Amino acid sequence: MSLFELVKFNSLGDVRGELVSMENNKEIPFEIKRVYLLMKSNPNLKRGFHAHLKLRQVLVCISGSCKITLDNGKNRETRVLNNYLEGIKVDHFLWREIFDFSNDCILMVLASELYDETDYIRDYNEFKRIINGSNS
Ligand code: T46
Repeated sequence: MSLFELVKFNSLGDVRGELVSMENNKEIPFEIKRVYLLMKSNPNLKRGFHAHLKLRQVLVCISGSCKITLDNGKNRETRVLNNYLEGIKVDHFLWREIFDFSNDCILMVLASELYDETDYIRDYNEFKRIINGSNS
């Protein structure tokens, strides 16, 4: 089974232009508590490199493109994000690395929780230990 769970958005609007709507507990499978944007990312540097204990998110590339690798401690998969009508659902306990940002990339993130640094697992070995249910 793929690590990538996709969320589809409808293109609404009319002759004036497009409109894309994302609602709590509809297209977005949780109540949105926070929205943040990753933008002006250095195309030569990677972001992320962590997992979360509780946080669930939907990532939508609303401009340009980037790539994301997801890792559940057993499998790794990479996907290009370049379609604002498609979100990637990233649940807790998934390691993520985001890279290859185009200059115009804007990655919008809809999050289920407020910002909390204690929710981050920033060490890959610790992530693997937690996933394997061992503290050794
Ligand atoms: C994720 C990926 C996709 C805040 O103060 N508030 C916030 O809401 C966020 C997200 C970050 N920050 C601070 C924490 C750091 O001092 O902003 C700084 C950069 O954050 P970070 O290094 O975590 O950024 P990324 O791009 O590596 O990761 C972010 C999210 O933190 C993370 O949850 O999944 O985007």
